[in-house]
Amino acid sequence: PQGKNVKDMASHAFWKTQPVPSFDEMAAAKEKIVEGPIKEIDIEKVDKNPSPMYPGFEWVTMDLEDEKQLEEVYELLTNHYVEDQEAMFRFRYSPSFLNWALKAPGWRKDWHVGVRASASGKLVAFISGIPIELRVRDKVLNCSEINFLCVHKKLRSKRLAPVLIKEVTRRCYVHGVFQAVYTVGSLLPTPISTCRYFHRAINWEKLYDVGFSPLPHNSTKQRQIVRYKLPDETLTPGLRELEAKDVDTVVDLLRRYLERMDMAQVYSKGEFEHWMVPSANSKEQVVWSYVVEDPETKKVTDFFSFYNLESTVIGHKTHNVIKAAYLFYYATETAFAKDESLLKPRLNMLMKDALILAKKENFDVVNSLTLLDNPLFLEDQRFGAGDGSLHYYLYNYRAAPLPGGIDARSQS
Ligand code: NHW
Repeated sequence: PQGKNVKDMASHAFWKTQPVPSFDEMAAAKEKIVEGPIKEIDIEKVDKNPSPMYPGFEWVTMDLEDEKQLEEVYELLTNHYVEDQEAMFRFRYSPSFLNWALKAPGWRKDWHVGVRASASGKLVAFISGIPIELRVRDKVLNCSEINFLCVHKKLRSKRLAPVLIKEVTRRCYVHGVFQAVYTVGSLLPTPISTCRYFHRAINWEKLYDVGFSPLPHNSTKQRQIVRYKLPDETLTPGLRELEAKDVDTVVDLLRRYLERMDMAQVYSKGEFEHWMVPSANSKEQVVWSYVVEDPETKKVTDFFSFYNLESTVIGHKTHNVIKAAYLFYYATETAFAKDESLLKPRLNMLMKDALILAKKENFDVVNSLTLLDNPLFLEDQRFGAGDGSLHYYLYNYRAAPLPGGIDARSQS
C-alpha cells in the first residue's frame, strides 16, 4: 500500500546504522550468503532505560486490556495509518482486530509502545511487537513481529520513526529477543522477499464507484458484474466451519503444509487457536476458518481462513468503508499427494468456496498476496494484480532472498 521505489535512491541515514543487510552487500553476495545473526547482542549491555524522547513528548506503555487505551490506538490508526499512494483509502483496523493481532499468545504489554504529547496527553505515535517463532529455512528464530508503526500526520518527517524503532528494539533486546520480522510497502534495505497484492472483486460495482476497480476499456459495467458473479452456495462436499474438535488435526496439517515453505511462522497449538478459531468474546468477527471433512472417511483434509480488515474510503459521498477479506492461512492434504497435479484443481475449488463464503459474509473484495501456493489459483479465480507490493524484512538476521518472490528492485 505504501510508496514504491521512491526510497531506492535514498541514503537511509537511519537504516545504515542498523543490523540489516545493505542493498549492495546483498547484490554482491548472491549465492554465497552465510545465514545467521548480523550482530551478537550482549544482554548485559542493553540499556535498561527508554531512549531519550523529543522535548514535549513522552513514552507510554499502552495497556490494551484497558478499553479506553485500546480505543486510543484505534483512533490514531484510523486517522493516521497506511494509505494508498493516491490517499483514497486508509486501513481501518477495528478494536477487535487489534485485540486479536496485539494480544497473541505470549504478548507483552511492554511491546505496545506509545508516545504522548506531554501537554495534552494525546497519543501521537505507536509501534508494537508480538513474540513469534519464525523458521527461516532450517533455523527457527525466536523473534518479534513488528507492526502498527504510526506517527500522527502533523509529526511526520521529524525522524520520530527511528526513535520508535530503536525503543521497540531495546524492549525486545531486554527480553533476550534479538531478531525481528516486519513487512512494509516501501523499499528499505533489504527485503528477504517481496510479494504483490492481488484483489478479487466481490461487489464490483461498489469497488468501481469508490475508485478502487477500473472499468477496462474493452468491457462494460454489466460485463464486469457478470465476470465477478459467484454461486450462492459452496461447492466442496464436506465443507464446514472449523470447530474446536478439529484443532489438533488442522494444526498438524498446517504445520506440515508450511514445512514446504522456505520461511514460515511455526504455530503452537495455542497460537493456532488464537489466530484461526473465531473468538466468542470478540465484538465483531475478525477471522473465519473452514475445514473440509471427507464425507466418507470423516477425516479433515483441507483448511482455509480469511480475516476482516476494512479500509476507510477517504472523502466519498456515499461509501465510508470497503469491507475486505484477506486470505490468511490454508492447507490441504493434496499438497502431499504423489500426483502433484492434484494440488492446483483442489486449491481452485477451495478458494472458489472461500470467495463464495466471503460474499455471504458481505465482503466487497478478497485480497491476497503472491505467497504460499497462491499463484496456482489467483488468475483462475479472477484475482487481478494491484499496484501495491509488500516487502518482507528480517532485523539482525542475514539470509538469502527467498525464491519465488518478486525482485524488489526491478519493480516500477
Ligand atoms: S508498515 C506500516 C508503517 N506505517 C505507515 O505507513 C503509517 C503511515 N505512515 C506513518 O505513520 C508495517 C509514518 O510515515 C511512519 C514513518 C511512522 C511510517 N518501516 O520519522 P521519519 C509496520 O508497522 C524510515 C521502517 O522522519 P515519518 C512495520 C525511513 O526509511 N522504516 O518518517 C514497521 C527513514 O529512515 P532512512 C521506516 O514518515 C517496521 C526514517 O524512517 C518506515 O515521519 C519498523 C524516516 O523517519 C517503515 N514503515 O514516519 C521496523 N517508514 O534510514 C522494525 C519510514 O531511510 C525493525 N521508515 O532515512 C525491527 C525492530 C525490532 C528489532 C528486535 C530485535
